[in-house]
Amino acid sequence: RYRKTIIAGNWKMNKTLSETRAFAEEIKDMLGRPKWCEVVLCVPYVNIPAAVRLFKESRIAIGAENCHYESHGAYTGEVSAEMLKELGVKYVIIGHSERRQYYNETDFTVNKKVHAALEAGLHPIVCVGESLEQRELGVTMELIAYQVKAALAGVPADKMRHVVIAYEPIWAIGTGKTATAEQAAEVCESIRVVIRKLYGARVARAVTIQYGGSMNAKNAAELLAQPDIDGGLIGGASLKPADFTSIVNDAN
Ligand code: 3PY
Repeated sequence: RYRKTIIAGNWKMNKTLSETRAFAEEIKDMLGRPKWCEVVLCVPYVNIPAAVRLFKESRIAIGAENCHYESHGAYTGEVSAEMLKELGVKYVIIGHSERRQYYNETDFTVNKKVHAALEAGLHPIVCVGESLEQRELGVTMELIAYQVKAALAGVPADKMRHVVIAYEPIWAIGTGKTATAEQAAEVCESIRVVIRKLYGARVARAVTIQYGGSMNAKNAAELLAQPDIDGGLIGGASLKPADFTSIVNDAN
């Protein structure tokens, strides 16, 4: 294997501390020891310290769902990558479509956040994806190439082994619609081509590219069987220990 398979849950704004505890307790006996893949749960900021402690036993790494692009300063309500790193966070989702859509994140701020995450020693999970309108206009590949290039602008090749790309078609997020395995594989392959053009074949071969967007216990196996899909970023199904475990097992 050239690259790591990574199954990451994105809890979004779900689960209180007590619910986080209950989930950890439940999944402990289910998950076993994931062999091939890295398992990550990206949880709300406030639950991070507890999650780092609770999931250690299950070998689940903890991620955040966002971070600020500055290391500190007058940004009321924000959290820096440095702060996350010190808590034991390993991954951070950057530029999820919900953040682009509801919190005005742009390709420019996504790029700044990727740099901040790398600077702090975190692994950014960089989200890219087209809307339904863009897909129907036939500009998906161009748009994705643009988003990937913009997100990675100024990132040197030697940092690329810390970067994860997640392809999440917006029309498949929280809608119950999944891209077909062919559609997902086609875009993930094209992302690898973009990375190859930017950084060469070695870097492209080693980069983990996830599919996200209503991946669940039923469709995960087929998606994960695609050669250019190296894992998943999982929304709703990551909230249920049995479903999440099933997806991890499909990746193993
Ligand atoms: C989804 O599966 O809906 C996601 O947005 C995962 O990030």
